[in-house]
Amino acid sequence: KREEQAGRLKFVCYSNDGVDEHMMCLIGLKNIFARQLPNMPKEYIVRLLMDRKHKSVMVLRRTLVVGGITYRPYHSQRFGEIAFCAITADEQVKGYGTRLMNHLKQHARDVDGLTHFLTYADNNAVGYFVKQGFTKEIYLEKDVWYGFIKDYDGGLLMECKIDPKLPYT
Ligand code: BCO
Repeated sequence: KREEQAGRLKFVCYSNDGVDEHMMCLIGLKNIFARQLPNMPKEYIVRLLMDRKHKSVMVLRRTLVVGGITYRPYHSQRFGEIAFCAITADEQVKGYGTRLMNHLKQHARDVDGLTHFLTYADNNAVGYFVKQGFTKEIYLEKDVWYGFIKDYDGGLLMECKIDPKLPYT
């Protein structure tokens, strides 16, 4: 049964473009973020999710959102900033967070032309980001990102280089 359900997972990337189906998914993801990231003000989550410069890679089972990552590509600097990342409570630790990150890397490289990700990771999520290839050392030149990404205290700035060739999915 579980395998059959796992086979139905679908990965998509949507942003606020007014398409009904996309908007429904973004609202589903907003509800997951609001629950899983209790320190983030809800208005802030909605503002970034619905901001047209942000995109959300989501994992769906049929039409239901299981989790997602919201990011902002900075095309000219070729890096992306991850704003939020979460999997719904009863679906965590099944590997979906890892698959989601792989889909994000593939999409960001092949569609957005990005080479790196930066994020301010919550302390309790640092282990997850390390497993996804993020480091606490920032190799990108500071003038590439400083002043662009939001300062967020309480989080640890982490970087991930996207492999230029690796098939992530
Ligand atoms: O591969 P392994 O089995 O060895 O390891 C697994 C997990 O054990 C490990 N892991 C998962 N969460 C961890 C963690 N290690 C340390 N601390 C944690 N909190 O990572 C490997 C991959 O596991 P997964 O693919 O099954 O992960 P999952 O549960 O599907 O997704 C991971 C999360 C972090 C997305 C998920 O657990 C979640 O939604 N947590 C609550 C919300 C959260 O903390 N989100 C990240 C906040 S930081 C942020 O959003 C960006 C800045 C604002």
